[in-house]
Amino acid sequence: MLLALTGSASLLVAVVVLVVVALLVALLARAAVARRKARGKPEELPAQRELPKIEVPEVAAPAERVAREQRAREDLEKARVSLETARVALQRDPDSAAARAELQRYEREIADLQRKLDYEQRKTAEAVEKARKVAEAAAREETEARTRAEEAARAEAARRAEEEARRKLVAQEAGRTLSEGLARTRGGFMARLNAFIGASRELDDAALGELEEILFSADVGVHTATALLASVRERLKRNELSNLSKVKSALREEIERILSVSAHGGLPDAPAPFVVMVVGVNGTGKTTTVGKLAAKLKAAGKSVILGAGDTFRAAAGEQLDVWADRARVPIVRGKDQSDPGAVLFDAVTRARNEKIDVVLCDTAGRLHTKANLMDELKGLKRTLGKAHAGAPQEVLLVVDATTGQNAIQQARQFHDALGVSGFVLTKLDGTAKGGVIIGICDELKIPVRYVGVGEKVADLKEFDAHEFVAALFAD
Ligand SMILES: Nc1nc2c(ncn2[C@@H]2O[C@H](COP(=O)(O)OP(=O)(O)OP(=O)(O)O)[C@@H](O)[C@H]2O)c(=O)[nH]1
Ligand SMILES: [Mg+2]
Repeated sequence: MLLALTGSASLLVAVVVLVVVALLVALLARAAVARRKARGKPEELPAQRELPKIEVPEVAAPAERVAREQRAREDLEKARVSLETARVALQRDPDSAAARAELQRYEREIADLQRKLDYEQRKTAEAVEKARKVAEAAAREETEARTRAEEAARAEAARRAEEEARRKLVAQEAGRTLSEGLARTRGGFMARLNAFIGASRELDDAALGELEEILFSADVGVHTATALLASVRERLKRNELSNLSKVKSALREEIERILSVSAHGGLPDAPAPFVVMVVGVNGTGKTTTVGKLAAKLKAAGKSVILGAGDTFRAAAGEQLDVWADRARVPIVRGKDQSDPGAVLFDAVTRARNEKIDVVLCDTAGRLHTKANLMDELKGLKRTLGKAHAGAPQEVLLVVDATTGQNAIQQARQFHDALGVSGFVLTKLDGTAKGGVIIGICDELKIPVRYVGVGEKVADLKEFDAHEFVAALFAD
C-alpha cells in the first residue's frame, strides 16, 4: 500500500516536472521568435492618411451641479463639526444616554451625508462627461466639415489646373488660319475668277461663257455652277450688275447664301448624352475629327467619351486611344473585329450612367456604293437609338475636300441612307477643290459644322459661312 502510494506520488512529481519543462520551452521559443521579429525587417504598414487633430475645448460642470455638490459638502462638514461637539459632550458625561444617542445620530447623519456627497460627485462627473462628449462631437463635426471643405478646395484647384493645362494644350497648338487653309482653293478657281474680273471687258455673252467655264471648273458641281450662273444672268437682266466687279460681289453673296444652311440642333445642347455618329468613306479624316472635336469640347468644359466603333481595322482603336489620351477623355474600345454596335452601345450606356455630356462615335470607313456596308451603318444608327432615345442626335459626315465633286455623290448616298445632319469638310489645306463645300450645301442643304485645315486640334474650325466666304474671296 505504502509502496503503491510512493509510486503514484513519484509519478505525479514526474508529470509536474514535465509540464513545467514544457512550459519553459514554449516560453523560450516565443521569446526567440519575438527577438527574431525585432531584428528582422519591420512589417510595412499601409500608408495611412493622417487624421485631422480634433481640438476639444475645456468643459465645465453646469453651475447648478457645482452648487448642489458644494451644498452637500458643506452639509457634511457641518455634521462633522456637530459630531465632534457630541463626542466632546459624551467624553464629559460618558454615562449620559442622551449624549450617546446624540453622537450616534450624528454618526448616522454623516454616513447619509457622505453617500449624498458621493452621489452628487458622481452626478457632476457624469454631467461633465456628457458635456465633454457633446463638445467633442461638435468639435469633430466642425473639424470634419473643415477637412471636407479643404479637400473640396484642393480637388477644385486640381481640376482647374488640369483644365488650364488642357486649354493650353489646345491653344499652344496654334493651327492654320482659315485663310491659310483656303490658300490653294483661292489659288485655283478664285484666282481664275479674279483674273476674269480684273480684265476690263464687256459683260457680253463671251464673257458669260468664260464665267461659266470658270464656275464649272470650281468643283462646285454642275448643278450649283449652273445655278450660280443663272443668278448672275438674272441680275444682269434686272440691270443690277453694271460691271464685272459687281459680278464678283453677286457671286460672293450667292455663295454665302448657299453656305448658310441653318444648322439645326448644333453641338451639344440636346439632353445629355449628346450622341454624335461620325461616318464617311475610307480615310476622309473621321478618327482625326473625332479626336480634335473631343479636345475642343473638353477645353470648352464639356465631358466627353469616345466610342471606338471602328473595330474593322486593327490600328483604328489605337489611333483613337492616342486621341483619348491627348484630350484626356475616356474611351470605350472592343476587341478587333468585334461587333461595333456593342462597343457603341456600351459607350452610350456609360455616358448615361456617368452623366457624360457628349459621346463621339467613330465608325469604320466604307464606300458609299457598297449597299451591305451602308446597311451595317444603318444598323449601328438603330443601335445608338436603342442605347439612348433620340440618339444619335447628330450624324456627322466627314468629307475629304481633295475628292472634289465626287464628294457630292458620296454625301448624297450617306444622306439617303442615314439622314446626315451635318458635315465636316477636311483637308481643305491640301487642295484647290474647296469649292465642293458649296456644291454639297446647295444640293443637299446639309449644314457644314466644321472645316479641317490641317492635322492639329486648332486646325478644326467651327464653320461660319460669312467668315468662310470672306477668307475665300480675300485678295
Ligand atoms: N492636311 C490635313 N490632313 C488631315 C485632316 N484631317 C485628317 N487628316 C489626315 O488624314 C489622314 C486620315 O485621317 P483619319 O482620321 O485616319 O481618317 P479616317 O476617316 O478615320 O480613316 P479610316 O478610319 O481609315 O476610314 C490622317 O493622316 C490625318 O492626319 C485635315 O484637315 N488636313
Ligand atoms: Mg478612322
